[in-house]
Amino acid sequence: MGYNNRLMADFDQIGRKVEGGERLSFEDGLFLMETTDLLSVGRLADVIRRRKNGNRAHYIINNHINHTNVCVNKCRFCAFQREKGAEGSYTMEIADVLDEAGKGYNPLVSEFHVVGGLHPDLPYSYYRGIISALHSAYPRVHLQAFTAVEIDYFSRISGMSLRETLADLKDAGLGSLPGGGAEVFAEKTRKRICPDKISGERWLEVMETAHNAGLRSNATMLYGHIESAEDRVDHLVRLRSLQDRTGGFMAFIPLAFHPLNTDLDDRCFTSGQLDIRMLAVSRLMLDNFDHIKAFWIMISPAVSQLSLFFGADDIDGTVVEEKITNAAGAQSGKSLSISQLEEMIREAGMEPVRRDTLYNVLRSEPSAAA
Ligand code: V47
Repeated sequence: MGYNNRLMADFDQIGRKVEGGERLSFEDGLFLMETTDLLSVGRLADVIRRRKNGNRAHYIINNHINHTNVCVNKCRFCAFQREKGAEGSYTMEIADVLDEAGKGYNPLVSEFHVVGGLHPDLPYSYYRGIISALHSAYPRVHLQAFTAVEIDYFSRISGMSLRETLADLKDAGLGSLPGGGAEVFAEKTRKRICPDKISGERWLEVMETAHNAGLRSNATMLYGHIESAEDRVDHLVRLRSLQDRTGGFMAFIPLAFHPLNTDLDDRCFTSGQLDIRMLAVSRLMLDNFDHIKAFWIMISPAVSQLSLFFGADDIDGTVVEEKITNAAGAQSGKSLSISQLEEMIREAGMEPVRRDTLYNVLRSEPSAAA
């Protein structure tokens, strides 16, 4: 069989699986990561997006808060981290966190997204204090806070088990966990990009414990640095297996690596082709995830809008001020207005749905094309 015929045969087989709701294999994922026929990958991803989300595309009105950039981990891809006392390091007092939350606040804000570094000396009570202070000041705002990496750290510094730590934070007002810190699970690559960070296995264990404690979460993968196509597919397959057991993941967000001011600054920014493909392949492999999110801060509003045709059904939110990717050279700006987000979605022929963190619909407006 010639090369092109073989490609068509592979696509036919994957297409039949997608139409029939059959699970794609690791090899299928690898084929989709590597084929030059990106349009066919997108067409298949679009079938699943429509099946799961119809004509709806989601966004949220949220505010990111990064309470400290001081971190004991020295991840090579991170431009945000500083050592304690180093120039540019900062740590907010709990009162500063409240001020920061107040900055972009209006009654439509439904989520605070809170992540930060692993500070060498702050006690667990500081992190719990952030949650309880935000929860008392803004009882109606959902707190999506602390990655699995932070939760693991809190458990170590507090002497509590993972289960106790999560229950205690939930008591204080924690609503769900964001998906950060996953990076790439494959051991060899992970050791090279973030040698100090918890293992992929541990990240998955923290999430499993959170899901079993009734806390839902997101999941991410950092791509576009030194990882291989096999690493990417392996990451997706591991997330899919955990989701089979818990069903606790809401959305998957592929995060495009930004190289400026990092230890991997000989790498390029990701291409539009790769950004779109990552979203489409994720949509196809993660058959048990309801949502695939294109985080516009990382891949630009323009590519996020295009990704709605390639499997994504969510473009995140208003954000207000995000520091992690901005430190590493993101050019997308720090905030989008509600009307900009809605227009991006409407222009793609879809219905903008304003959601809360748990994907309850807060407002929707069927488009003329619906
Ligand atoms: O874990 C760090 C990534 C993550 C860089 O759950 C970088 O809804 C690109 O997880 N270039 C934090 N990425 C952000 C995050 C997130 C963002 C938006 C929504 C959600 C969600 C989660 O940012 C880190 C790391 O993977 N990151 N440095 C960089 N130079």
